[in-house]
Amino acid sequence: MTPLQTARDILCNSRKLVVFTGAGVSADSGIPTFRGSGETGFWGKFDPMKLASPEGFVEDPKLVYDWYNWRRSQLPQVRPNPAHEAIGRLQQEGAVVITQNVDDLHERVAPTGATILKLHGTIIEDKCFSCDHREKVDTANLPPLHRCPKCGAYMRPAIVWFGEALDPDVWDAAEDYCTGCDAMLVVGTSAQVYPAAGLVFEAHRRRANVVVVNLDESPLDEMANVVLYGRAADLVPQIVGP
Ligand code: BV8
Ligand code: ZN
Repeated sequence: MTPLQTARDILCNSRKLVVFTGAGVSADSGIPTFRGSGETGFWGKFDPMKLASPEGFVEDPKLVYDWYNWRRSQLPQVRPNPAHEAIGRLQQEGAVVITQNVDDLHERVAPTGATILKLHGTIIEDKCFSCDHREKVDTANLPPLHRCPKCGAYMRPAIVWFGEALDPDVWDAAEDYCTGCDAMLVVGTSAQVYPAAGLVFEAHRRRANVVVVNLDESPLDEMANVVLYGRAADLVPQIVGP
């Protein structure tokens, strides 16, 4: 069987499928990735440890907030690509999406009631740096850096930064799905960031079949049942079918 046929076979015979995605699934929508040979953008120009960290925000809240607003300003122009749409079809059959991405492209094509676990939070909400106040962000009308109306601390993107813990409820749910799945489709991740990347190894340890779709090689390749190298927008629809 060809790698494509093997991947199709694994998905067809799966009863509990998890789709695990990274920045590569949104690359074909024009959102730059962080690492790898595709159109990288963010990290190349900026030091992630400076901008995507609480220390970076405390040091220069306006620089960090403006960087996220620059990323938010691209969202009204980008559209889900055929990879997101194919994953949406998998969700119609009960697949669960676990994503490292902070964009809202999976959400735009997901069927009602679908489960999407956002391990690293969302760029289209702000949360207070010190209390539990949260605000939706209108990407067509971006607010400048501003303070929390409840406690006066700065509002910041509702994103998990380096050195910050993931939301425990999201993490627990993700672990449950990954330990219980019989197959995992992994799309567009360099598997550099933990604890997220560990979920793929956990699924494999529990005997799930792992299909990897990625432009470049990654540490997941030697463990995967099959790896397809190429663009997600081309390959994922071929694996999933119409
Ligand atoms: C935590 C939000 C503990 C920000 C992100 C060693 C040293 C220092 C730190 C650590 C360490 N080991 C572990 C850590 C901790 C750290 C970490 O993992 N660091 C890494 C970099 C070494 N992790 C953390 O800090 C996490 N928290 O550990 O907390 C704790 C516990 C209790 C109490 C307190 C603390 C938090 C990590 C979350 C960081 N936030 N994002 C923002 O977005 O601005 S991570 C960031 O990387 C994005 O979320 C991104 O999604 C994520 C993962 O990257 P990928 O999605 O894989 O994207 P990448 O660009 O890397 O790869 C894209 C792939 O796609 C490439 O392989 C490319 O080939 C492929 N591709 C490109 N185009 C296409 C394609 N594939 C298909 N088609 C295409 N067209
Ligand atoms: Zn507050």
